[in-house]
Amino acid sequence: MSSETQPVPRSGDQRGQQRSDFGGDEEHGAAVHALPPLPYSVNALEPVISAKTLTFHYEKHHKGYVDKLNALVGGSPLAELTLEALILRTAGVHEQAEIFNNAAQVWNHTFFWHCLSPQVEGSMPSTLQKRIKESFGDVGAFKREFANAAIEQFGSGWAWLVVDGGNLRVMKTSNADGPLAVHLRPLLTLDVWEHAYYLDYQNRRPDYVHAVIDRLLNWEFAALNLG
Ligand code: MN3
Repeated sequence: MSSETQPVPRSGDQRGQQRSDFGGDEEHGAAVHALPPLPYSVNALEPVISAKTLTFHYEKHHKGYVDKLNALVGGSPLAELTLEALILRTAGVHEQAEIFNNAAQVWNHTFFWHCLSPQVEGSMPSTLQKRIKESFGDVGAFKREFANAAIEQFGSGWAWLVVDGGNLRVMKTSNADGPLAVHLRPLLTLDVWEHAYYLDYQNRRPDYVHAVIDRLLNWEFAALNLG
């Protein structure tokens, strides 16, 4: 995949954004990783995801992972690595679990924001629709499997649509884990940590999952990630 067609924000781009958008942050003057801007306003996903939820999720949780990661790697040789390289370097390394967890959560959230769109209207690019039909039978079957993965993930984690060899498949991961560390290409994800939905849905995770799948998933972004 060329960098021109890579839709997932790269760490290098994030550094660039930091200079232009967050350059005045004196407290984190030596920061390696920046908090990328949301691709829409905080109220753009209402009523499925409220502005209050998105504000907390982005400004507290996502930013918290960025700040913690910078505190952990700042001034160390690991500060030279891109976010993706850092995830691959620390995955499964017990002594670096805290770095992995924060790095992966930074990446997961940046990816997740792009997986949502306020202007979906149900249209799915034919390239993606073809691949989904080949792997799942039809779009409805994919949506049911994706919803089940998101609902059944025990505790905090993520549901994913990934490319695995020649096929698409659904997977679920715990905590910060994701497909990058096992060398699978993610197309879509859904955050099912309680912080993603509790203010709006309390314990009704299935209501959140179905609402996001029906109304917010960004099929254009998923199709771009096919490469
Ligand atoms: Mn989250």
